[in-house]
Amino acid sequence: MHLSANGHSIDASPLRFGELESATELLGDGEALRNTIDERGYLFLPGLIAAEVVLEARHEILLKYAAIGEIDDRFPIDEARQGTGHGVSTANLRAFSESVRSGHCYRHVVENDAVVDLYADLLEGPVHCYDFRWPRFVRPGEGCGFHCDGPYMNRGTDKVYSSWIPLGRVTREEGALMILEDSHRNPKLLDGYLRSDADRDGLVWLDDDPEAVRQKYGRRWLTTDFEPGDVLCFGMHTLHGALDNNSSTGRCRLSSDSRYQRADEPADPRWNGNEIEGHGGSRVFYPGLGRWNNEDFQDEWKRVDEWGRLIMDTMG
Ligand SMILES: O=C(O)CCC(=O)C(=O)O
Repeated sequence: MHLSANGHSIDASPLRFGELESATELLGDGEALRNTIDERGYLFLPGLIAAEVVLEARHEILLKYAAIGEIDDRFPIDEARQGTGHGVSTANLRAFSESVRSGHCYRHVVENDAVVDLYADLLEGPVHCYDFRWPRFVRPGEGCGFHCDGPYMNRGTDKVYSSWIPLGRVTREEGALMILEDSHRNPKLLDGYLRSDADRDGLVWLDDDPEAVRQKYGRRWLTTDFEPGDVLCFGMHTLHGALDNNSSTGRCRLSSDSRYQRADEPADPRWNGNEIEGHGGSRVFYPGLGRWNNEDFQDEWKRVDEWGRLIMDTMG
């Protein structure tokens, strides 16, 4: 099994790499959940959502990707085998991306009672799920750079949590998320990077090298082989990124990230309200396509023309 992040091999020796610890036994005990996320920087909740709810969302989303050629439908759609992508350049990606985010089955995952109840316990009050959601389709060879969510999400309040939810099985080899142990209380991050605002300060990924990041900011990289229904919750200060999708069978990774805060606190206007700004301009959330370079968010956010068609002038 070859594990890598942003093309760098992962050293999986026990002092550097380990398993996420389950917090399932704490569900329903708000105080214990709050203490544990303060202590660990994350809560891993295997099977929090019914697997069939997640698998319905998977099917709903993969059908849409198949319609634009990103999935090879000579195989069962749910296997998510990478297609040629022949429809991507002519599709209206603005409409496509919104149709993925607003799908009925996908909403059932992100706004699932079990997830909302968890955040109500953590936040001690009624919860607002950010209006924008980030369903991610990650092709073989793709991954995600290292960062904390705070600078991207905290214009309203910094009391926000992220949920990373695999939409199907996501093994380490196929691009599981990794959390950097103890990074959430690292003064180097708290006093510097975490005071910044991604858009105002033009942030790029903190780094792409997992061992350099580990030595600088934390202890072990923690991950697992995720199953449908699992939820990984983490705070705005927790450094994370993804393993590369090194699928040997050409499977694409499908996952979701969503954010939750108290309903009575101000919400970040980039991601909430009727006119979602996102990162501004005529850009849509469409990660990947092998053009990894997050200058000006170009890796995840791509410029489109007036018809929503991709403008392929990003740096490569
Ligand atoms: O799924 C990924 O590759 C990245 C997700 C992420 O960065 C997040 O959930 O904040």
